[in-house]
Amino acid sequence: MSESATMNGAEALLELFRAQGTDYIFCSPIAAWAPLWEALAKRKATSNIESPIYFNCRHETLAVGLASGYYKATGRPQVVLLPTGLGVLNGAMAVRSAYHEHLPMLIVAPDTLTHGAVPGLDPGPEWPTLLVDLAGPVRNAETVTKWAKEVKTGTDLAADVRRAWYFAESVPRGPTLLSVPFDILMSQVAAPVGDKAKSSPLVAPTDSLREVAELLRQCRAPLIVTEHAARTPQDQAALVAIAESIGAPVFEYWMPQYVNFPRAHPLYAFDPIETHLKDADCILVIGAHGPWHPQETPLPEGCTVIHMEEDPLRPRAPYWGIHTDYCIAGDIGSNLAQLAALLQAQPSSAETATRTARWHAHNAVAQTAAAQEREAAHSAERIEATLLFDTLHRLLPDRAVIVDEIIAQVPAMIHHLFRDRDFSHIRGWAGALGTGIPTALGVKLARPNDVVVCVIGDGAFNYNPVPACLGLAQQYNVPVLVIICNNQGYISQEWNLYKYFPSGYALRDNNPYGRVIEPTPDYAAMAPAFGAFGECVTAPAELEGAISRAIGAVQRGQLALLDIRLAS
Ligand SMILES: Cc1ncc(C[n+]2csc(CCOP(=O)(O)OP(=O)(O)O)c2C)c(N)n1
Ligand SMILES: [Mg+2]
Repeated sequence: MSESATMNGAEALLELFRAQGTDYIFCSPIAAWAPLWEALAKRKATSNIESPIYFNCRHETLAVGLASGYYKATGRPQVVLLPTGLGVLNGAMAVRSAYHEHLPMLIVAPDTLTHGAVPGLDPGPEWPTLLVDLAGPVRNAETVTKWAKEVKTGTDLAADVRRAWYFAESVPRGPTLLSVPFDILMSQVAAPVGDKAKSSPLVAPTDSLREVAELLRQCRAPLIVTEHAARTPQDQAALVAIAESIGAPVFEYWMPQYVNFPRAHPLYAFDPIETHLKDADCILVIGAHGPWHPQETPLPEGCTVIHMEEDPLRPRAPYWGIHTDYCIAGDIGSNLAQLAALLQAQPSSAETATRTARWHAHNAVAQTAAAQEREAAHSAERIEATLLFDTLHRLLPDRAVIVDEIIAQVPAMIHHLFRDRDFSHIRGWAGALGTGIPTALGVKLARPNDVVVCVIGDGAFNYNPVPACLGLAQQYNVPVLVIICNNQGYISQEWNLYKYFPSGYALRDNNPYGRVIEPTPDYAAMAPAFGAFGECVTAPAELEGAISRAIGAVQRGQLALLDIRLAS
């Protein structure tokens, strides 16, 4: 393409998306995208190219969640199109979670400069009347994105897309947003020339890591705690190498985002880290938003805390209550690999061997207790979460991916589901309920040949855009297995009643207000409306058969929805 060639802004945008390397465009539609849709159709008709692939999403949370899930599974940022300020507001909760979790994506939202005053650039009567608000997409996005900007002229379009992409992908990662006026989408602009800006990850200097490695080698009672250290198998292997080199147990705090450390490894610690803080002399916090609670828990005098994170001390959060001695900033995977190599370069000491043996023995006790729990769950009258996860452990095929949006059942999932199986784990939410199924669908796009399971609370299910998700699965053939952990209510919402009002009226009269979802809907009955498989399971004896049938359905290309009635 010559430098003087022109095309309209929408065609240029499509070309820029392709050149940046996105695989998908996840769009929540608005009529102002007509020039982009025309550009997609023209591309198909004239060159038969369909990359990037366009997905029409029936909800903003779905579009954003697809990009989040796809990134978590692949490390590849995607394009999300949200309908102007109102679409940004509707998707903001999911964008907030992506921001919180350092997930890059490029969000583009159309806008108008002329509100219909210029013939040929008129996006429609809904713009001056219903759609636009004073803030506009950029200001609406500012609190939940890393960088948000309006493209002001057609000349800026290519540079702004490349900048937004670079900012999203560079550490600390996160979503960025561009608002693009309809006026530019419809106007002729220069055809974009040149490729994506090449970037290399920001990493800590080797000298800093050498200092930390030396410290870890010298300490007597190290602990490692993480939530999201290991998105990839390489990251996990580096963490294993670090833990084994220094004989440190690895704790995953509360709601881990990945299988950061093999959960059957003898250094994997099941018990709460809080009980061990008093004995520690060095704590390596790797990718953990909250490594223990409360964060002010006194540490022994002289205990050193090292925080490895893309952006240590959490500039995106209002709080970091831990006195921190070392901040190791930059790409976590690269820093982990460097630290592992430094530690492995030296022979380990006799003290390390003794400490390792002590932790192995300590953790073996918890593994034995977990095995006894599984045994007991097999003879219970109701379906315990333990039985559900033990059954999934047995029945799911190799390489299954578990995307979770659960609360009360997290410990049971961690203890009983993964163990010695090669399952992946991707957390499907980050505090804000509603993104679990969209995330699972994004993961399935990345792992089409693997079984992807979304385990989701009954309360969480109600926050997800369920018709939009089931519709997308049906329309684009994205079969995931959705398992509702149905304890018939928002059980976690009762915890503070037990803590602060154990003999109060709410518990005495079984009148807890915030826990209630009544009557429990027949969730499985929603499935057939979308050509999906659905079943409700109430008794332990039915569990294995239902899970097998559901796995069969997803393997044949049908979304499956199991409503598992759990003992609460
Ligand atoms: C968008 C959003 N709204 C409300 C909440 C508050 N909240 C946290 S957990 C929860 C209940 C979840 O219920 P369920 O998924 O059934 O899990 P359970 O408590 O039963 O384990 C609610 C309402 C939230 N985290 N996010
Ligand atoms: Mg529940």
